[in-house]
Amino acid sequence: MISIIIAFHKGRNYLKDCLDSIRNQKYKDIETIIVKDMKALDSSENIDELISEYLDDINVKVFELKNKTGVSAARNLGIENAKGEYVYFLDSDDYVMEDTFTNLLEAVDTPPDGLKLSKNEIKFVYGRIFHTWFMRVAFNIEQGNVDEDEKLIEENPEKFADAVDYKFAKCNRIEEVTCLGTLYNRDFLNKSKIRFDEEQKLYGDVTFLVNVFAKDGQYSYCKDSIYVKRYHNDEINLPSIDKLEDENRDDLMAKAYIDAFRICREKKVTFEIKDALAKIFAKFYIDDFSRRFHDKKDQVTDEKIKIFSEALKEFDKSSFKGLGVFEKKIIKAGAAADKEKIKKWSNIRLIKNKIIVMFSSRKHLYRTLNVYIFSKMKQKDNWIIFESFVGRNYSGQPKYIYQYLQKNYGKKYKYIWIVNDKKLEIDGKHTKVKRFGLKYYYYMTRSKYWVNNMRQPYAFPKRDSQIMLETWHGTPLKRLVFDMDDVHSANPKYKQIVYKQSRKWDYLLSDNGFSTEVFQSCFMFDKEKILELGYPANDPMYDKNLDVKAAELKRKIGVPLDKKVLLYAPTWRDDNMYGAGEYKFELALDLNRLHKEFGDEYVILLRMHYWVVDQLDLNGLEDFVINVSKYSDITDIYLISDICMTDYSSVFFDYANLRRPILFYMYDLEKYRDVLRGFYLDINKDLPGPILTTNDEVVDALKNIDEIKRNYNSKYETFYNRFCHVDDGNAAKRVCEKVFK
Ligand code: C2G
Repeated sequence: MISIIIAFHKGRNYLKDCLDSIRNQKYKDIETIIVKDMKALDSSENIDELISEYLDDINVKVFELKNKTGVSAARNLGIENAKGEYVYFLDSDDYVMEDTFTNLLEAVDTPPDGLKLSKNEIKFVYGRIFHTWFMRVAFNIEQGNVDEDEKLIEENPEKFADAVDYKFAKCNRIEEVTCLGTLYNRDFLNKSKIRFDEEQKLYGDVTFLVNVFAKDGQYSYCKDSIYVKRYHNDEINLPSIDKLEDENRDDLMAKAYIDAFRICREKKVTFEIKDALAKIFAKFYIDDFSRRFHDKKDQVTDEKIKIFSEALKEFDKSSFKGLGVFEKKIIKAGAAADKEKIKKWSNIRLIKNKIIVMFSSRKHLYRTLNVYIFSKMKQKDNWIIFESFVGRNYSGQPKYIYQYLQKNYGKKYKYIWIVNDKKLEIDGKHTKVKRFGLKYYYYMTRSKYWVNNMRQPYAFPKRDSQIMLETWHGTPLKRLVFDMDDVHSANPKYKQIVYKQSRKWDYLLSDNGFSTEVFQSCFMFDKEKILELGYPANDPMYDKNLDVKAAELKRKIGVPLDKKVLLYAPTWRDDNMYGAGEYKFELALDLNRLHKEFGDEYVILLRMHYWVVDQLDLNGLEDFVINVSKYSDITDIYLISDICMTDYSSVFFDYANLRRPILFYMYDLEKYRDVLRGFYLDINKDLPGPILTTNDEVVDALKNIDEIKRNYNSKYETFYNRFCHVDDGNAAKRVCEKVFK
């Protein structure tokens, strides 16, 4: 039998996935020991009910850790109560694949080639550890969730076959030295009296593992037994132990090294382990600790220098072998606890690295010039930066705010547009600046105002006196940031990143009361800073001469005046990508069929989302389909469209201002709703038009569009009152008066 030991203190949703993964195991002879850390337990999370759903299925036994706290003590309590031949530690936020245990046990019975062991000689068997941001349903080994180190194992299997290499030498940080992913013979642990150090709240795995290796343990391994370690995609609300802010972290780390080095010495553990640990420690000391003198001055106390010096003294000289000159100096000064010298050498090393980085790329050079020159220059109080969809377009709220200011304040301000392509047409007198060029840094740093409709670059420094107006780009239907359980897009650090970026927003524009509510939760944002003033980009929809304007636009875009216009504007799919900001899209709309059915009456405007890079093949459909994906301003497209069809894109909230029919072609509804995003609205109740899931239904809807209009009349009215109630054609004026006073 295998005893699976799970220490729990927080994170009910993660635990559910973890228990499900145990229930899915092919190997059934298990007991699941859950140890609740009562002192650390989040009392708002009732997990008893959850656990009760698994009791018999996975043979659950619950224990409470009452007088002590911490994962080390919890795991020890688990070992004490375990009955299995083997124990396996599984963290409550991680999970295993369905054949994880079968594979490990097979490696006990039939060790890999080259290991001649009998079953009872084997003290532990390890498998691989993959890292992911995703929950089980979305985890896909092939799809690049696996980290680079693990990919190297595929190419160098011998690195995996060597336990010291895999469990120690491969690690870059002490946090990666882990007892996880491994089956331990319980008899062996008991006879050798191997337990976790209960004082060690953060790095208990290190000495545990060194002890396991010290006992001349024979081991086996299996490359196909996989333990899936989940990164927490919400480090703000649920940090992993690894990221937990703990004032004792440094002390505990130093203690882990000192204890580990001593065990190595006393128990004559192979020097390779000590060397591997020394390397990880030196890396930490040089790249992190010694840099704090420059980054976070207050954290470097004499006491800390002293405890690390104790740990560094445990090093053998031979462990310094691979280090560079400056690095060796830092370590030497650290061992001697010589504060001034540590400072001096780390400073020299930093300057050297900065110079190398500065000349490594144009971007780094500009950044340096920005920090040392532009940011020292005086701020210009009448300069305004405008950027729409990360420099792609001249559109959205920034465009209409700009136009309002141009018209009403003219020369009072200097208007700077950030663009990707200088050919982008922008009316009025302005300065056009290429995104991330040298002038970009210059203007961004000197301008008092930034007006953006997406997030600003993560690391761009903002002066306290600068004002950023984040206008955003739509009322949200699909869940955003902190309202999402899992993040499936190219950048899984989304939550932390958005959190930091949004702390720099001085104002966040909202189109309606609903958005004002959502923005507070999804961005963890302060209500006081939300301006519920409507969307300037929707102002043109209230233009008195809408028909004249629309005809003008049709001529400009090349849309026949005698046909009805159907706009199809779907959104992107988080999981279907080439890379960050580059998404695939497979058109699920049967254009040929629509052509046959409606070619005489309609033209279709195809508008792909700005993240989508796939080209569409429109051969033979030239007189029926117009690709307006590259057209800058979607507001213009709304004005000329008689019907708008979308899926989960926010476009319909804006379009509804026109009170024209809206169709929802949600052909992949289940996946989108249940796995990728989830919605803020009850889509069966709140939408102002029908949900269509097949091409047949799309055709039917177009044939019966008048009936749909009638049937949805009252829903549309309710929708309009809820989401379009602020817009009236004067949003730009309200925003400008508020922000620019
Ligand atoms: N958009 C567009 N063309 C599309 C889809 C969207 O031009 N085919 C523009 C519209 O201005 C729309 C905005 O991008 O309002 C947001 O598009 P969504 O499809 O909703 O997607 P996303 O960029 O993920 O933003 O709160 C809104 C959310 O952040 C959604």
